[in-house]
Amino acid sequence: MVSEEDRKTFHRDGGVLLKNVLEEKWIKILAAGLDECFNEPDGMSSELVMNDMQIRVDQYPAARSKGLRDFIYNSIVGDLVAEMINTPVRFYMDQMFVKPAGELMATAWHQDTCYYNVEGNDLIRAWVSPDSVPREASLEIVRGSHKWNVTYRPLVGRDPSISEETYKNNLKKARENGFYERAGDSFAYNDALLDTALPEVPDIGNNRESFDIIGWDYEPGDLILFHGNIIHAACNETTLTYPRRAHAIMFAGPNVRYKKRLGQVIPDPKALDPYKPETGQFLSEFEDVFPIVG
Ligand SMILES: O=C(O)CCC(=O)C(=O)O
Repeated sequence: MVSEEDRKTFHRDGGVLLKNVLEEKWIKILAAGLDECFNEPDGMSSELVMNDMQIRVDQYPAARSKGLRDFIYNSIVGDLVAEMINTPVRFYMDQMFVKPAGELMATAWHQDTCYYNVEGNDLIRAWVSPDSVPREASLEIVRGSHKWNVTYRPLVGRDPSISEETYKNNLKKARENGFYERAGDSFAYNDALLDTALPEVPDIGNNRESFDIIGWDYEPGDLILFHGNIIHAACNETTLTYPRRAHAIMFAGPNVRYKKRLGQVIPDPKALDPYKPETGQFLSEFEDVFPIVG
């Protein structure tokens, strides 16, 4: 189902939309899994709030949803990712992004690379939704930015040169301005530590015309695949009459290795802890934690 043209587009641009590749059955399973996780937050559920807008982000939702696991292991998504990069792929991690109906909060321009303890060129993200998501609300990417060979710093976390007290005060001030995190018991974006040796993501939002930005109108059944190192956002503030539910799954091909990052944001999967992984180890050394799914 992946054409040579799709492959060319993916490798050149860093992202591609595959139209109508998911059967109705899988859209239903996806919707039910996302609703189940949304309705029962766990310790890894975090709500980012900006005035009247908010976004719920859950880390590893498939770990507690049989339906989402089924989707990852048995839908066609893993196979399409594998076809896209011409090699078997492993399931690395997943996240849920839900924006309630109304004016949607922006997902700021960022690069995922530094959020995780992995590195490698075969990192592919699959983004799916059971909802119609017009371009203004769906993903946009900076075309070709996966080839810039820069790892940018995450948008969250404490600069280690700032004391914890100052950081708390900064968070308090942000809260007074309506911007804060309602975090779960076992994970908070704000608990991260920043690796300030990494450059900041350019101010793309205020300089859109300086960047080659592409995006897609998304319909249920479609699949957006984008490169793990691409700069992306879901930014153009817009209003929807229904929630925008999304599942983003990270897949890893053979050249992906574990890399302990100074400024890691997203914790490793719990199942990896007993292995005490070291920088440089291939994910294939942890077969049962990162199974081949495509
Ligand atoms: O769906 C969104 O708003 C953000 C998704 C995202 O940043 C990602 O999948 O990495």
